[in-house]
Amino acid sequence: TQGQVITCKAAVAWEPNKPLVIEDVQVAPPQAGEVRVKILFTALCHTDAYTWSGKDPEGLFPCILGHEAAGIVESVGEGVTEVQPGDHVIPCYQAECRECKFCKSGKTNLCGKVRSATGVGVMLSDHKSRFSVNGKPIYHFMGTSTFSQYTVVHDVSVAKIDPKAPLDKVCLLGCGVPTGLGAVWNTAKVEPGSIVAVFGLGTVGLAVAEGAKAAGASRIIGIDIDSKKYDVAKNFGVSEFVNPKDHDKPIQQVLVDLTDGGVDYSFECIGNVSVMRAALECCHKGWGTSVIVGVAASGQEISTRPFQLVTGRVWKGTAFGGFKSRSQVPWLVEKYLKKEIKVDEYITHNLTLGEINKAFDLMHEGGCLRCVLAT
Ligand code: NAD
Ligand code: AHE
Ligand code: ZN
Repeated sequence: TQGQVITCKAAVAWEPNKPLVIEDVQVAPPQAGEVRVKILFTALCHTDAYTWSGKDPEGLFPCILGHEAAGIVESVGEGVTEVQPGDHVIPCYQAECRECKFCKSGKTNLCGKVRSATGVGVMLSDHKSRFSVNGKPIYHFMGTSTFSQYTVVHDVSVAKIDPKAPLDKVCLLGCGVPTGLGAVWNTAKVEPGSIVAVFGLGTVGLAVAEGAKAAGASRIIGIDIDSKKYDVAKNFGVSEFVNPKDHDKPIQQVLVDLTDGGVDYSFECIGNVSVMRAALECCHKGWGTSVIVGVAASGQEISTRPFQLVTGRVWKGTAFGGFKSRSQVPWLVEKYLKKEIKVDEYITHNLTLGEINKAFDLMHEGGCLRCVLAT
């Protein structure tokens, strides 16, 4: 198949909010600096649903969504040296080129090399898509487009991993689990003994709890409007549960009262701007730090009294938990193989690519953390 167009199945989002359609898609060969990957397993993340909903200002249609996956390199374009056909890989929506201003800064995991192209659904070299259906181009998504049996990614957007790792599990290391762990370890740098609040107990929030427990937090308070989440959350380290619906007071006040003045660290893992405000305002005066992880819709803005920051609270955000993708995803895979981090526990459902619309329904119903699709 090297150098040839591949025709395979992919789930195409033709329009916002319209069911995805499994189509025969033509996938062009990888050009210079590109890698064609046979995707074997892909999970769904809330961000896929967000873009599908039409609320993502960068959302383009028709497109192939999906960014949490694992597969095997099928072929590589000219000049690609770090991976070869047969390598087991995880596509990385957050690239790492090691050469741009961002990568060289040592201050961020964001990479500038391909972001201008991935934000507009095309490949960098010619600003074109590698996907088409009957000659009509289909946009890429987040530089990954994993809801397809084959995809093409930039070489800076793919992490080579240990072939011993089960791909049906480690696909989760493409987004949600690293994001939560890294928000705690890299962005907030939670110290032992800290009091932590986690807003939203989906996969990302539970990974925050897991990371906080590993960091030695003394209390991990989980906040969710779905009380069913508490049972499962205990297994990830959540030590106390608060349902905002059980209280008349604003949730930030409830937390300040519970913690003698506020928490040391809070994490917003929902994408709701009023919860982001509450997450900042439940932080302790003088040092409390709040990390925004959730992605909010186009047009939404955060607000608080500047006095909150003047009096020492810190507001931060994180993308992919601050992890350098190509360097650190393989390390996370090893940690999983050594049973130092959980992955299997986040997988509540397994379906096939053909059942992807059902998988989106499950995601909106609750009771589902991650659904892994076999492609
Ligand atoms: P999810 O839908 O599985 O989890 C969200 C949880 O929040 C659910 O348990 C829900 O019951 C709860 N919730 C909803 N409204 C609430 C409210 N008002 N108060 C308390 N709880 C509430 O989502 P997920 O896949 O875990 O993703 C969480 C967020 O993180 C999404 O916004 C996603 O787009 C974002 N995300 C960001 C990054 C990043 O790099 N920054 C990476 C992955 C995901
Ligand atoms: N297009 C969206 C951006 C959404 C966003 O912030 N994405 C996160 C990853 S979410 C993964 O589930 C991210 O990494 N952002 C950094 C980046 O460069 O996109 C919007 O709202 O505009
Ligand atoms: Zn995601």
